[in-house]
Amino acid sequence: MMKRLLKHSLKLLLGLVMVVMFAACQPTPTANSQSPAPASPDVSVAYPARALSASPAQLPPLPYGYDALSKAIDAETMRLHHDQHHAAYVKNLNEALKDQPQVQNRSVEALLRDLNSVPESIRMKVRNNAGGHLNHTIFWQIMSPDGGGQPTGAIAQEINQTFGSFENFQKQFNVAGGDRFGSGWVWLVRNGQGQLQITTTPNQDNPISEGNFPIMGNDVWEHAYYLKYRNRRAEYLSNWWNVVNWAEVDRRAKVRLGTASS
Ligand code: MN3
Repeated sequence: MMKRLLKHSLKLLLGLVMVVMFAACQPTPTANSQSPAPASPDVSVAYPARALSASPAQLPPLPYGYDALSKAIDAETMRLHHDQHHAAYVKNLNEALKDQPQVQNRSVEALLRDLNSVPESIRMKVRNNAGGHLNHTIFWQIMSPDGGGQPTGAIAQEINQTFGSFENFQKQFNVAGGDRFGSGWVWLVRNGQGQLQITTTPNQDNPISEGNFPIMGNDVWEHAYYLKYRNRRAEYLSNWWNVVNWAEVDRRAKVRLGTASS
């Protein structure tokens, strides 16, 4: 009788140990899980409620037609930019990660936040192509055929408070975009102190690699404007305001990361 009881207890104990071990081996929650606040650092960089998949990476469809942004960007540029350039970043990212099981469970955002943990042999490829994928995924969403005009929502007030006026903000953003030497991006970010800030990044670097949250960004690579504007980057920068999707920018400005909340 005692022996059976002991055996039974041992079985129970073993079961308990296995449950605990199983739980301990589970990956830490990602943006895909329904975790309570504070938000996972991955949430809301590419999309409101899910991180951007890197394995596989997939080209998201344009949310409008190629000619929809013709107030600022011509249809041919949009077609090439989305179907060729963005598609190439997606393809190259998939190629870079295909034989790298140790990083295949990580989102694009997670890879870019901690590039030093990416194997050195693929680090530059991941930096450029995960960055290119994330940057363009954001870019298509913060533009709209119904865009332009004055900012709306809380971001309008915050821009006025930070930069004095919307016109001042536009001026500073355009100057920063014009001054970015070579290829890169000009951004409005929320920095680690929770403040709005204009920054630029070279190549396809995304602000999250520097601990800043990208609220809106304009692509100043020549491929973004050269067919229509030739070398006149300043004219492209100034026309681009006609397609800015302020509703989406305002939504992004409200994102508070677990690590960056003030
Ligand atoms: Mn581009």
